[in-house]
Amino acid sequence: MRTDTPPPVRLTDYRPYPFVIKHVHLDFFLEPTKTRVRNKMTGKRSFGEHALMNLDGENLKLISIAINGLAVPEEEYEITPEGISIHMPAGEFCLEIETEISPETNTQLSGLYMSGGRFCTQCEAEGFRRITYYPDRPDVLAPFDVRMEADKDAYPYLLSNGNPVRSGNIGTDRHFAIWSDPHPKPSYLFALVAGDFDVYTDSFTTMSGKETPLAIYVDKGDSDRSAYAMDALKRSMSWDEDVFGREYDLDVFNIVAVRDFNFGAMENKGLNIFNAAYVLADGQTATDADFEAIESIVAHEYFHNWTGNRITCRDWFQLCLKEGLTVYRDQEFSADMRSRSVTRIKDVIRLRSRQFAEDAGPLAHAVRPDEYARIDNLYTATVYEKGAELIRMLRVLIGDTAFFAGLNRYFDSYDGKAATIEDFLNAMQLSTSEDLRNFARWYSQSGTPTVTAKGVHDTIARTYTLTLKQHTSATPGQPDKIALPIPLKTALFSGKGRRLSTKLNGQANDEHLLILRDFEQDFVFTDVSSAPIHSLNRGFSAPVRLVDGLNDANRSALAAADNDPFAQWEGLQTLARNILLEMSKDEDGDHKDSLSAFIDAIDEAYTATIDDPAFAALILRMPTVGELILDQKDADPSKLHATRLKLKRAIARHMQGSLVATVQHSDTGVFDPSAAAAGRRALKAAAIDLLSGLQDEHADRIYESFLSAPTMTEKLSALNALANVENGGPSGEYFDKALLAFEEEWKDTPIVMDKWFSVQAMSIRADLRARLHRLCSHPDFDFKNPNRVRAVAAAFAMNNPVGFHAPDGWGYEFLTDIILKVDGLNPALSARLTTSFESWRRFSPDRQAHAEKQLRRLDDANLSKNAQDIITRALA
Ligand code: 0A1
Ligand code: ZN
Repeated sequence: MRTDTPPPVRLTDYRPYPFVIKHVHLDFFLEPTKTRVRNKMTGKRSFGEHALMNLDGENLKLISIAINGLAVPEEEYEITPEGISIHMPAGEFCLEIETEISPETNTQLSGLYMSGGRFCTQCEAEGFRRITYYPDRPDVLAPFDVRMEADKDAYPYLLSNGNPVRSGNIGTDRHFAIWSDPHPKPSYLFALVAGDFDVYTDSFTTMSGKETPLAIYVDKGDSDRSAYAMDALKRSMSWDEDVFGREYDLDVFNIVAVRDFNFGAMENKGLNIFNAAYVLADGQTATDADFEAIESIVAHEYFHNWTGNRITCRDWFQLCLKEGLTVYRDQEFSADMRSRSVTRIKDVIRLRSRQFAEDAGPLAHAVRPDEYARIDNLYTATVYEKGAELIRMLRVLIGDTAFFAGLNRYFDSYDGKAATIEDFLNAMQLSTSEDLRNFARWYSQSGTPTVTAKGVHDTIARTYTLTLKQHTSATPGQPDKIALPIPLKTALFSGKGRRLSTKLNGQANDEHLLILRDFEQDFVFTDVSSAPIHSLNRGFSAPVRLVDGLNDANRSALAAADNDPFAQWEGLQTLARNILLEMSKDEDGDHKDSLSAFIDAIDEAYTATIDDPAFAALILRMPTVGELILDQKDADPSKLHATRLKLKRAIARHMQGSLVATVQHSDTGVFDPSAAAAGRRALKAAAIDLLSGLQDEHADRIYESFLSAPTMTEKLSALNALANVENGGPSGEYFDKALLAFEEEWKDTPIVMDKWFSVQAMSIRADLRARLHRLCSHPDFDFKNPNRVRAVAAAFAMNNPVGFHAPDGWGYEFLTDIILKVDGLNPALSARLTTSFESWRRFSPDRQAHAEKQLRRLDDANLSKNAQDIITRALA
């Protein structure tokens, strides 16, 4: 076990930086193993007497250091493992530091590194210190000029932030380019790219009439597959003007796609760098889910230009200030581009599967925590997804007018500054009469509240009293919880499913906003003539777990009648969860009555919503094993999986006719990436998935669907269905044949091959274990490429509960072996993989013992600080 755990970083320890950097000029001499970086900073002390200036630096070789043109003698500075401390003269200074770095050997993908023979950077959160000595913290803002020179043939494109200034040749072999970014920015937004690309170009005319060239830089031969990302970019630019009044502010906007990247993408000012998987798409190579992700990530990074770049974070505790708000903005964008209700349901599914799970385990933390050990590990579902829910809740609480007035005030007051959550909430507070002091608790309290509802109807008084209680279980470091203001959109329905107009506090309406502010509160509806059914948390107005106090008959009635698509879907999901839990508790029972009532409800909802195929597809989706585990202690994933399969089989049996008809349909003609066409394909995928529950009965049909699939979505849904059949005879053979054909077709296209690796890692076939080992020794498996590692390890650990939680523990051991191999290369990646153990205490005792054994193995291995942080918390 590690004993040298460094102390955590604490919010209360924040101190402003005592120097101002007025301007930065960076000069890069790019060579893969020896890149020289000359960094010229001008500035002055802003307060205090202390003459020491601390600059961050990591893995740098110092070549020279000078102040105001004179070399600094060695006794005037000290190099530490974290950086350099320099005695500074009084007054203005010009500090020049030259360092050397080796991008080629940088496998961490943080700082300046090489990907596919090109130079690229990733500086958030603390990568800039791996490029040069600098106050690498988000509250030090400066305008940057960048000059870079490199071999002309190998690196014909030289890009950085801001606007291009000049470029030219140096002799015959080398060339240079100069970029200038007028907007003061923190170092985490710095970016540089040098290499050879194909370029897909377009332009956008902003609301004030400025024509802005746009370009997407991709691998040679990939430019045709950039059209969708470009279209998404233009739509994002226009939407941000229309909805938030935000205009783009530089002369150019560039996106670069790289193959080796730890996250989805990065919002560097004017030069977004993307994981290629979130740029490249056409109907042949990308699924509809890929198109959807590209649209939302392109938008997300673009929206950061205001929420993140123009207004940045004072310190990393404020990460949700930019991330929560920007996720909210990208979710709203997707809702406007696609179906609002389907988008909302998908966002909630994601929140529950990732954030609720995080909140319920040892890694739970507040949206704005008080301390952290490693900043890279704070890029979590809680900061991003729950952070977005807080913004959405705020809008519900204060209303649209106050919300947009508050946002405009925030943009006006903090433009060009590094802000805090308090600054944001103050701007909102000045625009609303609602007291937001208690709302701030949502930012500091971790854990998912559970709201319990109980309704009592009084026939004589014609009232319906809804008693709501809230409870949040203890989370690490927070044993006691306070009450939060929880906004719950609520409607009452008659027993026959008619929405009732009722009065609450004298106000008549058919939907009310209840704000549960205390641990327990009564809400009395008047004018309620007969016992109603309540529909609570409509649209998922608050990120809570709900114990709704209804019976299944009530829920079926709501599912059939509710006009809120989210509530309708949620009603059916709750029914499904209940029946699944009931079936898994009593494996031998036939559960005939509840099964047939449930299947009728699904069939009815399916038939009623068939004109909205994307929604109908969600109706057919049963809660995953991961979701079911959240409701359990001592969970047995194999049993839950078997139960889920039984339920799917019963649905498939009952609806076989219509499912087969759906599977047989394919759109003809040119590929259409629209939400409507994607919805039709989603429904087909849901149908094929259900039919695969009937084991080999539909194997021929599914294989045929694979062979004739006109799109990657359809190809992959057939392949996934074949992967779902445990011990299939024909299905097994078809799966292998399909995989061979797939590999043959796509072996030279890495992001498509990632799908080939994933579909196998998620398969539940009997040969899974041997298959995983084969995948890891495949010639194209590469421990240095995060996409490829995730395609096997994360797909397995996150999406294959049956394999990962195998009763004898081999799944945990397999993941641990990978973590041990990856950690020395890429700590951010190994730490992320380690989070797959976050729910280990929820499982049956034998599984807990196996998981603990592997966590202890990791703990003993002296891994990176990033991985160690996760291991320590998981074991605590
Ligand atoms: N800020 C980016 C994502 C990102 C976060 C962290 C990174 O390194 C630790 C890299 C990228 C976003 O929200 O899109
Ligand atoms: Zn972001």
